[in-house]
Amino acid sequence: DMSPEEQAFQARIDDGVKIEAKDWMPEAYRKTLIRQISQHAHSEIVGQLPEGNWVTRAPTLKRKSILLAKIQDEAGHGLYLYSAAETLGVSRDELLAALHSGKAKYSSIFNYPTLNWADMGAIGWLVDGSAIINQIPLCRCSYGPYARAMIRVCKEESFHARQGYDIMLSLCKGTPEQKAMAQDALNRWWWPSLMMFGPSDAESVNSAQSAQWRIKLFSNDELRQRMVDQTVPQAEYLGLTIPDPDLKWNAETGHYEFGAIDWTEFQNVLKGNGPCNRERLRTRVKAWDDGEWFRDALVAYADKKQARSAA
Ligand code: FAQ
Repeated sequence: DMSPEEQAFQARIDDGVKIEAKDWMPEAYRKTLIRQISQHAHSEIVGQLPEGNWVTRAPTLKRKSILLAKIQDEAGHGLYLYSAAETLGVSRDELLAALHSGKAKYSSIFNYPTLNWADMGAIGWLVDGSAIINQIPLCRCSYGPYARAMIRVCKEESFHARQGYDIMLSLCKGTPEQKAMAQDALNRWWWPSLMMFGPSDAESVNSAQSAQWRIKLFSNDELRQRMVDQTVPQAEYLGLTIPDPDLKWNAETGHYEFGAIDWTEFQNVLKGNGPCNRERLRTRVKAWDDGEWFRDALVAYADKKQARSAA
């Protein structure tokens, strides 16, 4: 049963009114948003690592500057998202401590290795492509600071997806070896990209409540289907084969049918046992520890400045 306050809150959400930081909200709404926004922020920050692996080996100066710009955008997205989470009354230090201790999740996709340059293409095309499909609806979610942060993030993500497709296009127009690299990257990133959307609707524990609160406007399976429908024709244009023998067009539904996802693999990655989980976390913890002297210096400087202006 909902209290009168909760009923009024739900009525505002049903009317499409945005909830702002200082408005009353149920504790569970606050907790859900802190969970989702902080995990989203962590994903952006950890998501820099697979691409960072290729900055020094980009094939041309132009590709290198584009990749650097993309990775910087991801840092920016992480910062907006941490700020959005902070409006809910949690500190950035607490959020980072949860990441570094392994308590907080980040997207499963960033626990896979980047083995060759074509992976930069596949990540932009498939991973950023999936991120956009998931995030466009979030621009209309009920929590104002999150919804507003998503607008700029989505604009930047669409540049990221285009740059990824452009890498794939160049490789597919190149030598047979280059085309084979593109196919190999698609083979390795396809299924993990479908897993980004989360468990099936039947297994998704948070979905019903998040839908009621308009944090989620579409279900995990609906968005996953949208990704498949959008991406298959793009793969055809590249002359690449989606690594799914069960994939087929259904003219009646107007959607592609696709094969079963290996949910054991997904659960395994969530438990910390994916190919790169330990390496990713170790890298972030080391970066945090190495930056301690710098954070301390910033605080000491701010204290000194404040003491001077008070004097
Ligand atoms: N990985 O009940 P649900 C990017 C967890 S894009 C890890 O369905 P929910 C851009 C879930 O947290 C990637 N964990 O949960 C970029 C929950 O566990 P919890 C980030 C996952 O929240 C591109 C449990 O499973 N985007 O970074 C995953 O209703 C390229 C049960 O699941 C976002 O975070 C997963 N894939 O729906 C950067 C978007 N899926 O928390 C660099 C915002 C599920 O109860 C390079 N988030 N889990 O312990 C969302 O839309 C939602 O949180 C979902 C999950 C759809 C991800």
